[in-house]
Amino acid sequence: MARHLITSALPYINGIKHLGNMVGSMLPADVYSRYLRQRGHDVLYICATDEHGTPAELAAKEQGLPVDEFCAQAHDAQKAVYDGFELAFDYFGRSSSAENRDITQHFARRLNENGFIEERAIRQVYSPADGRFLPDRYVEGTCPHCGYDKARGDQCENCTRVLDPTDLINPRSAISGSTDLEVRETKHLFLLQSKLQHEVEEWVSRHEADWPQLASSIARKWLNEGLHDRAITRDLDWGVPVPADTWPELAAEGKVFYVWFDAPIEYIGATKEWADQDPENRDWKSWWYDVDTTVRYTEFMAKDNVPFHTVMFPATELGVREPWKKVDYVKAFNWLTYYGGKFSTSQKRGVFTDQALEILPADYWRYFLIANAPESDDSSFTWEHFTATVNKDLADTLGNFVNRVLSFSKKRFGEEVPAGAAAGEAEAKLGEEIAGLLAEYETQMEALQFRKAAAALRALWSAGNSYLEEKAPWLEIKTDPEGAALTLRTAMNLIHLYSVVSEPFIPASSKAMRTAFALQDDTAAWVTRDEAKSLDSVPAGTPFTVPPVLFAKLTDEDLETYKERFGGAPE
Ligand code: B3M
Ligand code: ZN
Repeated sequence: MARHLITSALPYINGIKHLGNMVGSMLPADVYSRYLRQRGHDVLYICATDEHGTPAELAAKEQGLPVDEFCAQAHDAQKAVYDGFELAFDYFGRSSSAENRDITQHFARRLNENGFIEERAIRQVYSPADGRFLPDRYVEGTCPHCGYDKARGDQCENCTRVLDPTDLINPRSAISGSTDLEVRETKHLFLLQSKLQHEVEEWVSRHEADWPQLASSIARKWLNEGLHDRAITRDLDWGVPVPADTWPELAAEGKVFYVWFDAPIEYIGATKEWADQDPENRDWKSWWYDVDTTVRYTEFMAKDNVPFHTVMFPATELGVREPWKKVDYVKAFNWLTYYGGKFSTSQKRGVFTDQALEILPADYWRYFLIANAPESDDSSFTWEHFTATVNKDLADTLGNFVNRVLSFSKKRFGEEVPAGAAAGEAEAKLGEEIAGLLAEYETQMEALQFRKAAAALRALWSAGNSYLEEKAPWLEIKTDPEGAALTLRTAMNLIHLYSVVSEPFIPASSKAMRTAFALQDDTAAWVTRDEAKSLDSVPAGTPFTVPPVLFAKLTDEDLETYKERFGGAPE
């Protein structure tokens, strides 16, 4: 048994996420956590809403709510959706918590003591009309390089050049549109990442061999460009305040830490939130502090978040000069596209997580998304592909098998698992096949290769169908009822095995399969190789019920309705 610390990138607070967002972070983290728990490991899966920063302030303003109230509501709204998807976090926290504030301030003090923070005066765009300094990306104007007229102050979306807001021609506030902008001097704390470059490089080179290529190549790219000193404070109302004991002047001016400074620290903060709910029994430090060899830490995120997790946050942790746990494995994802294009809120293209649950139960989405996770490349969501996958894999291969076997057995042999003949050659061959596929499934899960794991799971389901077709109990029953009973008993054992091994992907359906059998031990503890081979953990005489149809087949009409509501292929 090992201890597994698992985190997924913290969803930003300002709105319900789309499917693409979830498939690259929380969903695979949940699948992996569930798998490890079933294998008997000690797992702590932590996530939280990322609540600070300008977008949160602006979203609150738009809704006419104080920002703390907005965040509290938005947190609950996101949490409700994740509950709907059965994301089994051990804790889902909030980066605006007191715990995160304390740990963030502690990190900043230590970085300062160690000579990695410096106060610098910078010139920043101030908008009198908005009454605030404008973050770079809230200054818009014409790109001096390509002439694009909606370039943002941090980068031109058109030619991808990195910009400074003062480079822009005809700059305006992206918040109010005001062109009355001034450049004012303001003091900020800078994290001297340049001083940590060497150490981070050394740390990355010791770890990257284990990481997927996507993660290590992004880390390398950033390191090669060189780590720059970064401002880690902002002139905002909402954020972790700069501690007055260390920086009285900046604190008095109301400076707060930059959202990307406190957000990764919230992985630790949320673990403390979790422990603070039950301090007698939960020890947050045992997961984070001075634990290098006992805890394996895996992070899940989309590729745009990789630099922060492989370079910037490790730099912070290293600079603190305390033994905080650093990531062991970075599982990074490419993009899920919507018909090859971007999921877009403003253009109403794509599916949001709350809408997805309005249409179909979570298991349909969980399976489809993980089976098509954008692992080695971007992958595209289309309704055609989604409905075809649901029908083929979930309804035909798995659901139909379960229903057919249980209904037929009930009709012919009553409501208990029939005994029948002793297992023969076909069952021995099936057992070998199942054990082999199970081993493949385990290998892929442990390697965090989710598409391949899904393929192995699908192969396990298919093996049951092939066996059933071959034995054809509906014919067998006419000449050899004992043989038919054996076939059905074996198939019911497969159903039970499926209920265990499918749990990480489709927890609700798995439970429905498992509880069809009145077994003493109703846990989803993992199947051993021997159990897989002998297929006899559900003994003859076990009472069972036939669960309702597990997966509804989606019709052409459904497909049309979905495309109409969410937009189909671009014209
Ligand atoms: N909130 C992801 C985003 O909003 C960001 C992740 C933080 S992880 C510490 O794109
Ligand atoms: Zn440009």
